[in-house]
Amino acid sequence: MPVAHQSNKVILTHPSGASAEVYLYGATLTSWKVANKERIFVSEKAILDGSKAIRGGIPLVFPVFGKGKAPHVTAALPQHGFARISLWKLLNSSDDANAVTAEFGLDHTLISEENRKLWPFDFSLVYTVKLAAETIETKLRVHNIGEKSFDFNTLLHTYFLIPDASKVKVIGLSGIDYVDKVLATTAHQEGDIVIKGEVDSVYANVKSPDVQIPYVAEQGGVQLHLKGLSDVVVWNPWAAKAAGMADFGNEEYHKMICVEAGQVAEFIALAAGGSWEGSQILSLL
Ligand code: TA6
Repeated sequence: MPVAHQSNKVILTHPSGASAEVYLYGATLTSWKVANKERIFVSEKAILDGSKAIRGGIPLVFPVFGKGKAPHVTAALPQHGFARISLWKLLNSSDDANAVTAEFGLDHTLISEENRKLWPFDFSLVYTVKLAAETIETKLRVHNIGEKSFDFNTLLHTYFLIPDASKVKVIGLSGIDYVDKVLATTAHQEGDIVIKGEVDSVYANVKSPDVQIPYVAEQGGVQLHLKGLSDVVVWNPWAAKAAGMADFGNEEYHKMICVEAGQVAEFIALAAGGSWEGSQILSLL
């Protein structure tokens, strides 16, 4: 069955054998397999009962990044906004010779009363997961269905499963200034990114829509192609931060890297009646 709808998640299966899994909670993609190999990291300690954002997969950051305050909004929203901690609906699904597609929806009537008060705008989100034989596209469309304009950040907070964080590179962000949140400074990226400790960097207005994550010690890797997104966040908590996360194994930082496509350097202003979309296409190296 190309799209199987279970109580709390949706399983997409492509005729090639590729598969994906999306929890309705947060519309969080928690698995993408190609050639029967998992490409997405989810912590063994992830909480999957809807009581907390899933630690891993592709959590959806909206309408704020981090503890950011949205313009014209007084109180701080939950960390990374409410999209990843809300229950989405499966809107529809389809399959053809090339791809299996599922669309998920969230709007202002589905979020908590508390978040509605914190962010009093009428919105509709449509998140599309399109699974092909060797690629997967995740696209977010934002619709302002109210009378007031609103401003938002968004990020596809992708956790990639990798053999060894100290043996990967991130290629494609060289020559760009970035915010180093670990050192609380800005810096200029010279060459490829390597992970030798905690990394938490925000690259705004990247030059190329293509970011590669090759496995240095063995064949393979993944790459992102950005469409309508211009910022990239690179994150690995490393040992100390890993130890401080109850829903993350102390040694799991070796097996993951977050390379996150989005719009976080600036808020996007969306006029009443307006729409916006951005997506990433993940493929294998
Ligand atoms: O995207 C990187 C980041 O903003 C880090 O600063 C770290 O906070 C990470 O997201 C995870 O955030 P979370 O709220 O899921 O623990």
